[in-house]
Amino acid sequence: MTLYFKNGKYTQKDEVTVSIDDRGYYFGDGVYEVIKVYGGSLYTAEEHFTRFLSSAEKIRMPLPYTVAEFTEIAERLAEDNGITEGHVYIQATRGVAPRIHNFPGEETEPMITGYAIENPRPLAKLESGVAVKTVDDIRWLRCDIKSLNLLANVMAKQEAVEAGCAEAVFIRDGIVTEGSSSNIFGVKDGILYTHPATNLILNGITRRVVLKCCAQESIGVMEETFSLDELRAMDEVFLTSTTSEITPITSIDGEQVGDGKPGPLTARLQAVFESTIGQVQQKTN
Ligand code: PSZ
Repeated sequence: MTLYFKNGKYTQKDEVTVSIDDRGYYFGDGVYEVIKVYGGSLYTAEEHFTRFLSSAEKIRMPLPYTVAEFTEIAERLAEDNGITEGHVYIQATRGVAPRIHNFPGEETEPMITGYAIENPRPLAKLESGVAVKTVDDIRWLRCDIKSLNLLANVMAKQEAVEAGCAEAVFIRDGIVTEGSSSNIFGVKDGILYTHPATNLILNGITRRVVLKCCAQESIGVMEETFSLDELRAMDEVFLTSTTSEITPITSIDGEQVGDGKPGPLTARLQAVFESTIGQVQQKTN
């Protein structure tokens, strides 16, 4: 029996229905988080739910739970569903109200739903790397908000997948911003480069873990913008996300990165990352 969460209640999936008048359905008017579960325990839950509350605040949507309460909800979903390795998904919309663009009255409560699902680590990709395709960053100027409005991301990912690639990399005015569902890093002469945490990217939790690992390992970091040409000239490139962890990028638009194999600094960071999750990557061959 799989338990889902809806507004304070734990029920079965079939009972979690939402109204056609839900503002998430009409407008994508809401925010969400994905939290990884390793060995049955949540990973960086506090960071995720702090960002969740911050995203909600940025769209002026008060939420009825604290970081600690959201963490308890996520823990219960993971535990009661027997998740060992997977993730918890939590979203909040501005609730159910007749379709008008402006906010509904205060009587309208947010619609908070969530579930937990088994989802093994992508070991083959972690080891071998993936190909990416660059696409125009046509998104709005508040990419720092983890919003349910993902149309540009969906279009970009589809374009990448149709080109045989695992991820789309957004380029805005010649600058590499981030992936359609990941942050992008490059390594040049032993220094790590990534777009600064501005309104043009989501400040990924995995991105922050990587930056902490670099500080711990005395690896130089430049949180500065870099161009697509500079990305192509990097020695190593990788992407990060909650479920993709640190995934090497071995080709960009069909052109290989470095020698076309995952690089040594990427591998070193993967190892340090694994120490933070208490897991060891299984070799797939
Ligand atoms: O399962 C998946 O494919 C996931 S779980 C989280 C993501 C993908 N991506 C989050 C994300 C994002 O959507 C954008 C636009 N930029 C960066 C990220 C990485 O954020 P964290 O590290 O917090 O998951």
